[in-house]
Amino acid sequence: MATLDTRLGTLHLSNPLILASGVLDMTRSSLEGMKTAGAVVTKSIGVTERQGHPNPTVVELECGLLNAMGLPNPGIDAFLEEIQGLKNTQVLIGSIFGKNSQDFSCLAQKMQDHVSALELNMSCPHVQDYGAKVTPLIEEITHVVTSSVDIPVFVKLGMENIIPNATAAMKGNADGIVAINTVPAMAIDIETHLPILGNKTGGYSGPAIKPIGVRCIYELAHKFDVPLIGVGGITTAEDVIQYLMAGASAVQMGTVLYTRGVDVFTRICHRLEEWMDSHGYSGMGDLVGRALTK
Ligand code: RRO
Repeated sequence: MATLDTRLGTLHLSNPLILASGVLDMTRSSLEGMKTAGAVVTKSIGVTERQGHPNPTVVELECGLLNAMGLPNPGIDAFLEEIQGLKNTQVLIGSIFGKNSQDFSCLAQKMQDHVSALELNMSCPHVQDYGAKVTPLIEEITHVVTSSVDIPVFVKLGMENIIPNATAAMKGNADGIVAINTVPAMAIDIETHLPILGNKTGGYSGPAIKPIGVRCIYELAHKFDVPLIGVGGITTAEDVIQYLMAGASAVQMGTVLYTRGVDVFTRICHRLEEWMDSHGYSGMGDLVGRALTK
């Protein structure tokens, strides 16, 4: 039978399916519930507590979810207390966000002893100051973090400006790129003529953004020789295969947890094995980058 284990540089995952940041990942018990994921990413954590944006913060649209949570989180000290003693067999990746390199550096120092890798969130599409970072800041922050920790550092980018931003992350010695974050979007209630979200604008996730994510990974894979983690719109094993063939060594899933539950990891793993067996693929090495033009 085909094997699903994969590598992200020095990190070894039993399968390529990772819980994306922002979904059922703020408490010890919810993180422990993701037993069959290859890895789990924490909610993005900042230096101090944040309540996030006013309600409504999430709305279901035709082909996915529109959110503007606004980085709600308990702050790094309370979060580390919350996850103390976490019993998880899978790899834990700590997501952090901040205003500047001082914030990221402080968070990386505190997080590094509790996780196997860091994900630097440089791409939240709807939080001023803390969200999407400009290209020079991406290089500076990545450099400050990679030169001060001994664990792999992945940089999470949005679809906008992805090649210059990934180039900046590479100059800062990132160990890999996570792409993409939610896509900037909004919805309007035509009866009240008001934006639906409390924050007015937000980020779109779910099946509609999958082709955007696949294209971003494909373009990144042609340009950079580092592990890539694909995110955006994955619902089925066939979606995962597209991301792998585009050049991702692993993928993250978030929105699908709302529609298919936590069992989705097990079900997609079984289907992946079946599909690989029936198509003559024995492991991830045969699949990753299969669609890339030489
Ligand atoms: O908390 C959020 O509103 C949020 C974050 Br940190 C992010 O990275 N992406 C997103 O769509 N929402």
